[in-house]
Amino acid sequence: MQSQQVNHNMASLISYIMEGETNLAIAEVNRQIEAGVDRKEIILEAIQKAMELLGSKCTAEQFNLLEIMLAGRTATLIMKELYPDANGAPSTKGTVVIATLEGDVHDIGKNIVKIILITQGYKVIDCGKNCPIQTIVDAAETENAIAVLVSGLITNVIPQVKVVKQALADNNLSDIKVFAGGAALKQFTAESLNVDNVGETAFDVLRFLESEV
Ligand code: B12
Repeated sequence: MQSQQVNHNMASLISYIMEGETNLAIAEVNRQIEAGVDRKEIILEAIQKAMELLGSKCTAEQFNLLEIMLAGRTATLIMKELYPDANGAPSTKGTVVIATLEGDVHDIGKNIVKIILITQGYKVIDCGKNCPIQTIVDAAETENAIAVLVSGLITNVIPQVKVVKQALADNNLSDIKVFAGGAALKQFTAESLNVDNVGETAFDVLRFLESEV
């Protein structure tokens, strides 16, 4: 269940993201950083919240593609502002594979998880969105991955999530942990999705990798 409560300090930034006002949003982000606000708070209380609030404009009946895409672009550019060195960060902690599954084209949350992991020292193999399970299994094998991360935003992908562990096991990769997250998956238990753990936010992945792998 998504909460519609908004952190008062983030109200302007949330509005700028929802309106796709990138310049105003970046200026506000820099103001917040200078005021000592944590990047984690900006991600969870502004980016994630703003995109959640846009959910009502993205249903089977009502679908405002331009508005949502502009907001998504602003969210992506804020991440670049928050983590400018993400691409050059050294990777020493192991390799993870990340994807959204076939039929799911949402990738904003996946990309946030990826940036956070890269900046924390992980190598991330991004299999992209709308990705067949076999592509994930092949990448995990080739890259000697320690974990597979599944990001799921639409409920249609749930049956696929449930078979990722079996697909890995069928390829003698049962040691690889599978973690799930994203708006459509976070309300389910790990048992019901047949994964090793389910996270609420991008930062839970770090906890799982440190304590369970
Ligand atoms: C943006 C958006 C789109 C964009 C996607 C652009 C893109 N490049 O991603 C576009 C316009 C393309 C789109 C299309 C559609 N969408 Co849409 N979309 C959204 C929206 C508004 C925001 C999603 C988002 O980016 N959130 C922000 C990120 C930051 O949050 P997040 O992904 O949850 O990630 C955070 C955490 O969950 C976590 N996390 C993410 N991945 C992982 C993985 C692991 C392992 C862990 C631990 C954590 C983790 O880290 C992030 C930061 O903390 C949501 C509303 C919502 N409530 O989410 C609807 C939503 C997901 N969409 C929905 C729908 C219905 C659709 C369409 C079917 C609409 C249509 N009529 O065609 C299509 C589906 C296309 C498809 N086949 O996939 C529904 C899904 C309903 C359902 N239960 O299935 C939602 C929920 C809206 C609603 N009605 O409530 N959408």
